[in-house]
Amino acid sequence: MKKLAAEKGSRVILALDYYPPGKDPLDFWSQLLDSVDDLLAGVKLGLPALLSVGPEGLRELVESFSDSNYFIADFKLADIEDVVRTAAQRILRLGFDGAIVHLFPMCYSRLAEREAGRSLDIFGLVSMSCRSPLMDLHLEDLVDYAVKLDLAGVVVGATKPEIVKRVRELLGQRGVILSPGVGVQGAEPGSAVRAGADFEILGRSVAASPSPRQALEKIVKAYPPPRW
Ligand code: BMP
Repeated sequence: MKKLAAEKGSRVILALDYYPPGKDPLDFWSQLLDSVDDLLAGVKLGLPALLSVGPEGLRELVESFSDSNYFIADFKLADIEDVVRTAAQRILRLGFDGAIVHLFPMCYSRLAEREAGRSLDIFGLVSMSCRSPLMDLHLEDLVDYAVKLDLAGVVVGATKPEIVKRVRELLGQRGVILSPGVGVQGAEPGSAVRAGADFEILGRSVAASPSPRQALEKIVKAYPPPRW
């Protein structure tokens, strides 16, 4: 992921959840990716995309843009290990490079999935961008667990830079930090990277903008270039 991002000089992962009412989602997201492809390190597709275009639509998007983008399936998996691994295998077959998994079940011994010479990177969600009284009570345990499982990285909300900083301290260089919550949810572009994240995830501030390319060009100026 870092290699591709360094080649493209980008720290942005675009979340495709939004499409304008009345438009065909697959057409809209394909055109959007065509127009901003060179500015992205990766693309995140979650349940809204799956429920809008179905698994074959996801496969089509991934296949069309996978040469130049790292694709993350964000179904926030949280289940018994066997079910999570079965889902991860299907995600791998759709062509994705990585998948996001909730770590709070803490009942996994191994999550890595390999098939036909390809492996799926797993990112563990340790702190969300929204606030809740329960969130972050077990932050250190979840980060330790991500390290124990040897995950590719973790997800930490950009709206809490102090938590991003703490997770970087706990994690050291043992995984990447993906940080959503930039733009519409309030965090400034670049703020999570300055706190220690590697990538920022942006959705509506780009996809719902009347001029997505212009919006993204403005946003990417906030990032220091990747130096991996
Ligand atoms: P937006 O930039 O439109 O707010 O989108 C943020 C994206 O990041 C959404 O796809 C959402 O599912 C995801 N996300 C988040 O906002 N906060 C989290 O804590 C974890 C997420 O995956």
